[in-house]
Amino acid sequence: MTETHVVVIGMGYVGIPCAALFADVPGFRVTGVQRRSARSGWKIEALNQGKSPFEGDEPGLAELLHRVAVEKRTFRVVEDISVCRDADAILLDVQTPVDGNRIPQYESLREVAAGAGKHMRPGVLVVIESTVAPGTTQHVARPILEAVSGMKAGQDFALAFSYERVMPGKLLEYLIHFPRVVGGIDAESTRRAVQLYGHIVQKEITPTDCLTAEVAKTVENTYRDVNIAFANEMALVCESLGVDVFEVRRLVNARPDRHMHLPGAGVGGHCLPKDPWLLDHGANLYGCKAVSSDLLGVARRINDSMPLHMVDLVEEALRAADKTLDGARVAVLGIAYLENSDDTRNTPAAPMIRGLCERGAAVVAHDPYVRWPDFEALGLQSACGSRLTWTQDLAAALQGADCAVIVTRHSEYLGTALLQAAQSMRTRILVDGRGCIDPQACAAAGVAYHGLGNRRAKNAQ
Ligand code: SAJ
Repeated sequence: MTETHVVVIGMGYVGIPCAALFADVPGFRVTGVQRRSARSGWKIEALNQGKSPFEGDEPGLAELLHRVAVEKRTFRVVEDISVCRDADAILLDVQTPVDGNRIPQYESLREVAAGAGKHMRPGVLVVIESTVAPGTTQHVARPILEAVSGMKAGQDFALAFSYERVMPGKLLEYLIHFPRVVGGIDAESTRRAVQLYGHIVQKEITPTDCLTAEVAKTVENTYRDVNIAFANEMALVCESLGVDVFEVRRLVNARPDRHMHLPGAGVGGHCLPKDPWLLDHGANLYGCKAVSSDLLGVARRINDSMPLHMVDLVEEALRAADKTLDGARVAVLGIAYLENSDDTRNTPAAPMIRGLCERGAAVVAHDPYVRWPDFEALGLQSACGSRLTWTQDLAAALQGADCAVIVTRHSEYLGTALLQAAQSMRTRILVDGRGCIDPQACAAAGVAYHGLGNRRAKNAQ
């Protein structure tokens, strides 16, 4: 059996599970490429020892990594991109953030495209898996790959875009069991990419062109972001009317063809906060006419406003107990942007903590999964100074606090531990930014419950 060598560049939430799955395919060998930086260098050693670098729950990943890196030895991670010289396929999985002006930042993408282009051999298949603005595969990646390699895409090598649908906590499941879209720059590139993913994806793989695939990815996340913004605006409407938005949502979603999303303390992650801007950027840069993306802009603004709205709710809850936010001690529960994960990218907790400190509160930040270096990297110390402390101990976080605010729906907060620990608070107030704590249990524990969207106990008038 001829061996297939796949190189995956970028060992993150997409690159790692993808590389491990291919490495588990008989006849495949996978090399991961990861730049060694102060914060992520340790990942290389951990992966080569078959260990998962993720703190959160990732069903099946640790076992798979051990099998391919230690038992089968079909997966290893290196820093040197020249491993692309004998690759049959090269997958690009690097970060593609946007800057403060919502302009895509492609430094990493350009760098790895140039690095791969320098070493890749004729006949290789290159696939961009990172989410990019529509038009980027053809107008950014392709020219670099061709210029550096001296080869022609569609002639000497194949090039495609194929996006992932993973989420922390569901990395393997969504890679294997979600349908996949593959878009090549030509039919042959599409055919080869469909064939490649056929080795790991157990659902339908839809071939299309690379521009349509790029648009589909950014539209898919923009669709979700806009629907979340709608739910968040309805939470504000319900607060003003004194109606429970979660009850309204339950009634609306009783219709089988309705799916109102969940209002919440904010929208984080590496995807929803920036993909609408990638879509807008691509449409206006490579489109044939200017497009004013009003709706996605409004949705972004609503979702970005929720962390400060949470600060207002904390202030209101304290005022109801004749306390001020200035000088209060607030426990912020959940720093990761998603439940039961350690991922802090664009977390709504950061602007919320900044907002609390700016209004004079002392903040204790708590998260069961996030490590100190990742919390420190949020750079909140400069805004909050000594008024900000960090702990992974829930009881310590609540000790002497005047208010606890739920930002992330971690399982640790859903049990009895939270309300038991709340007994040591100075003022027992809980503000629920995820509609996940039982208001009646709070009442029974002597904790004043305040819910985003005016959530309250069932049948409470
Ligand atoms: N959120 C809400 N209300 C909701 C759903 C989510 O406030 O009803 C918040 C979450 O708390 C979180 C943020 O939005 O802060 C993003 O949550 P998410 O569940 O969308 O998680 P992501 O960003 O990790 O995953 C999304 C997914 N995209 C879609 O469902 C369209 C995932 O499938 C993508 O693979 C991922 O983006 C990505 O990498 O693009």
